[in-house]
Amino acid sequence: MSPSITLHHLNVSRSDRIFWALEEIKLPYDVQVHFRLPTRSAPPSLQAVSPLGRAPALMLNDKLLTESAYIIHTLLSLPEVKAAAEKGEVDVQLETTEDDLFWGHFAEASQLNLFQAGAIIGATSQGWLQGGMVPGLSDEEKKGIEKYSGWLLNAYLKPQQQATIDFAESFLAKSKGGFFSGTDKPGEGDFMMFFLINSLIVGGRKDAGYKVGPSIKKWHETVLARPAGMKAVQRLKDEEEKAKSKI
Ligand SMILES: N[C@@H](CCC(=O)N[C@@H](CS)C(=O)NCC(=O)O)C(=O)O
Repeated sequence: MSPSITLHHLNVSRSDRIFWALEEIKLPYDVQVHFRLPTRSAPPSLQAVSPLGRAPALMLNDKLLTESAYIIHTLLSLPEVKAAAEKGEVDVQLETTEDDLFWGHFAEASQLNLFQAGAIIGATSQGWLQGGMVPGLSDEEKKGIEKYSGWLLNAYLKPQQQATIDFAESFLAKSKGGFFSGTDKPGEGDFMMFFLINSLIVGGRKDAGYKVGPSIKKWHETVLARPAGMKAVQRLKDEEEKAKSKI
């Protein structure tokens, strides 16, 4: 019998990694959508589910899983998934390779650490400048905020963020299988790298001035051309539309 799976998804978030992994392993799942507040923070409904109020969170039978890497590792380790792979029904790198382990850590630590910092500075500096977060700032103070946040985003963070993209590009350019797993199938490292790469190529960072090399672009095309990649994009969109129509 299939395990019971409910994915708690926050719009524009790392939960897109889990949609892709779930579609690859072909187990049925339900989705609960949580929409970001105007401040971009997660809503209280997600706080009620996950200890830090962050997405993704996933209920696997009666156990709550958080942290995308842990969720993905747990899903790929399910006996039902192993059995399906043995029958040739699942085409994913189930055993964690050294490269998977490396890129899984890299994605959340060295890479998203920098992009998360940028997102926070971008959103909060706008909140201060528009007066919603801290009312009553003088023009002089606003100019200072603009100058400092602009420097942080463009002079300090951007070159470091770009270096993480270039580093991933140089790995993929040499990788025989074309995946971050180091094999010819996507593994944990690929699922983990999906969120940022997808946001750079088709998401919110598309026009933000980052340079994405040909090997990453090819990887992204390959992922989205996989039946599971296509289904994941469609399911995410359908679930968000269905949830919006109920608000
Ligand atoms: N390391 C965690 C990060 C989770 C995380 O920060 N999620 C973001 C969305 S991408 C979130 O829920 N943000 C909502 C908030 O900060 O209020 C993971 O990999 O799952």
